[in-house]
Amino acid sequence: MLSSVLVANRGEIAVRIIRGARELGVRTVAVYSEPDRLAPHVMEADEAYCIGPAASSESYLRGDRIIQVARDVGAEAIHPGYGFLAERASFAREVEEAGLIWIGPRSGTIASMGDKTEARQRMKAAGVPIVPGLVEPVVGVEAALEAAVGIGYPVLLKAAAGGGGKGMRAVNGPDELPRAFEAAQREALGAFGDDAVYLERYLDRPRHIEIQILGDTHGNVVHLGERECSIQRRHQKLVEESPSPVITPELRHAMGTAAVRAAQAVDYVGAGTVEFLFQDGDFFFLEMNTRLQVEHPVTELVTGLDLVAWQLRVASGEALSFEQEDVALSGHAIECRITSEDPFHGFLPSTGVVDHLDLPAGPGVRWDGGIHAGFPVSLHYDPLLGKLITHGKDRGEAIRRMARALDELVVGGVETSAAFHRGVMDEEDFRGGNLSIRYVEEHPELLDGAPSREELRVIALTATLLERLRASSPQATRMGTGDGRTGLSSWQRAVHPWSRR
Ligand code: MV4
Repeated sequence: MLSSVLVANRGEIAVRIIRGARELGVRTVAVYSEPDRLAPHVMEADEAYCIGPAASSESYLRGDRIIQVARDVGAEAIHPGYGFLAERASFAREVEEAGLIWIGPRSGTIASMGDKTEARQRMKAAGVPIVPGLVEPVVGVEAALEAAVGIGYPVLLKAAAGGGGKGMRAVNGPDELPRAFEAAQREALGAFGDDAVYLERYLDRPRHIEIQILGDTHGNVVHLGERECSIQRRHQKLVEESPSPVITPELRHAMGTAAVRAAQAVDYVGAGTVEFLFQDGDFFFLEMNTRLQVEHPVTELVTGLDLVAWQLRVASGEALSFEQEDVALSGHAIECRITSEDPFHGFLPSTGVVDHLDLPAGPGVRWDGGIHAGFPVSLHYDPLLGKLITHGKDRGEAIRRMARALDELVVGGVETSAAFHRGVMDEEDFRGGNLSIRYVEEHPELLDGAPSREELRVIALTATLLERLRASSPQATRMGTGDGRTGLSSWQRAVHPWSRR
């Protein structure tokens, strides 16, 4: 096993990696920006070093400084987490060239999966189903028009260098294509410094389902089942779960073996994710993510495996100790990403000091967090405060536990997304597993914080009853109705400053 690891990240994922490393007796080295000097990842690491001011470009993105710290303090390996430098092939290469161990796939694997047309070529060659369309960038509007006829409208223009939805344009017919082509090229150039675009058939209401894979340096690759990640907004996932409510054992086998073939085609080492679009019973390769993902805990809960521990073992050269047939999925897990955003005002980022924090616990509940009471939330970093994850014997139990855990969670001082998540847990399509990437746009009522007509009716009735009770028995209105912590009645609790429901 490695003796030490530098964690080139912050927030909940840095804490998660430190936890995994500590359990294996691996010395942990944190790096931090000036305002993060008291952050949980700094407090929980064995050592911590400041790498610059608040701006990510001056701190967590400074690969040169991070490698220098690793050398200076004798850290053997670098774990990039997700975001920041995690999928920069050039940084992975610099780490390798510095004689340090990169916790992730080789830099060449990261580079070839970062190029979306190259990824499609390699997946096609490996027999992994891809969305019908081109596997090379298209050279001009004329060629694009010709290709679109072959693919069939509607088509989707995508950036070849891209990912994340930038430079993407849906086109319904040839008349729309020239304008969309120019726009996609311009956006691709702006976002990736490369204006190459290509065409795919446009799927109008797919699910986003991804397969977790794990490979070692001895050529073994296994898959760890799927995650359903359809509930998202503007390419930010909001709720993830495993297993998917629509994946049968047969489909899981087909998608899983396709993902393993995908990984083997690029000699994959470490933890990775193969993303698919799923529509009308068919699945198509979308992208390969060459990192540990935010939503990895749902896979951990249903497989019983510690993915961070396996990343560290694999990076140490250990072989996987189990085979595909040993992977058993048990129960159901759901994750809600708790962010400092106001879901009822367009997910507007909220800043301030977390002045109060009550975390849920109890059966089947896990909190992967990166904050503490007193933590300053700024606009310098992504708004993820922590992830609430529940596990149950089946999907119903996981949902009930999530609803209960969200009721227990109290974050004071900043707005959070928790009330949105609580609404999702009660929503009929979610409860029925009826999901697609359009779920949020198809449920605008979930973004409406104002009370519904029915809720207003109940509030008015309650107020009337309270007035009558107060008139007849002043004592009755002060008894409280079952909140053991505060002794407040439920209506008092509803208006209490800590209540963010
Ligand atoms: C698609 C698609 C429909 N058809 N490709 C969005 C980001 C990029 N990674 C791929 N994306 C999509 N590709 C075809 N041929 C719809 C999306 C898409 C999407 C995919 C996964 C999760 C959320 C999404 C939200 C909007 C669009």
